Amino acid sequence: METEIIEKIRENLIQGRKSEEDEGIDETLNGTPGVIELTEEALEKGVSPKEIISLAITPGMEAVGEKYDSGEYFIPDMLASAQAAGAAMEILKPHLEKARIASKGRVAVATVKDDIHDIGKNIVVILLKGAGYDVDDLGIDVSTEKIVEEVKTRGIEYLGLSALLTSTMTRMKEVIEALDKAGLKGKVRVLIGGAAVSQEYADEIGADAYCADGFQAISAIGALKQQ
Ligand code: B12
Repeated sequence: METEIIEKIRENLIQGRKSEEDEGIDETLNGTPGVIELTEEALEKGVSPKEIISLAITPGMEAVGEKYDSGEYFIPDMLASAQAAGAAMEILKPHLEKARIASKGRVAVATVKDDIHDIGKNIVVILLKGAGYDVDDLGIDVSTEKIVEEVKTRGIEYLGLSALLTSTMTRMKEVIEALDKAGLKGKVRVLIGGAAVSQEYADEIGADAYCADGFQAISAIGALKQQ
């Protein structure tokens, strides 16, 4: 049963069906529950938000990327799926942001300059808030100068950078160099993530951690605290 609803969320996300009023590429789905209704139903049935994210949203968006790659999908199709993913995250948000007593630390998260992908970043923000951190979401397309300024003025201890494009991942290196120049090296630890980057790239640019998903962000900060 649980697997069935997870599969339905994933399928409807791939089809770009946010709610039951939306038409899918597969017309047989018309009039059936969309991502919003299915996510609510899954939570009611006791499926965890973690399962919804890891087994439906993330693999669903990966499949959308593959369809775009192969020429089956175009940008409006990607956008429809992205909106469905955003709607699911809005429903999961209150379940992930549990009440916090004391902050575990100050974190800022940004998608780098010229990159507007924000689904992954938003997941990271929500999960870190839920894990007890004070998180400033700096948004998308954020310039290196603005990131450095925010780190300085807000007393940020952990900075998360997201890049989904090979053309924008180089901004991460630029940010690390600018932090260094501003005398913030060692004061702020940098975590990177996004489809364009890897552990290898993190090592190359001197980032403190690479995270393949939002859950790894929590463990990575935990590990950095021990160092
Ligand atoms: C949805 C999407 C879009 C949407 C974005 C909507 C939005 N609000 O975000 C739209 C349609 C706008 C879009 C536009 C473009 N896109 Co696009 N997009 C995607 C797609 C299909 C999914 C991305 C996504 O949301 N994934 C789901 C989330 C949950 O995963 P995630 O982002 O990887 O995040 C997780 C982890 O990576 C990690 N993580 C991510 N960031 C961070 C940060 C930190 C600090 C940490 C700790 C962890 C972490 O945790 C996250 C949660 O688990 C990808 C395909 C793919 N496989 O990635 C292409 C993709 C990224 N896009 C691509 C391209 C080419 C473009 C465009 C250039 C297309 C065009 N010609 O205009 C534009 C660029 C716009 C711009 N300037 O940024 C290419 C990039 C190719 C490349 N190598 O550079 C991809 C890979 C598609 C493809 N296969 O060709 N895109």
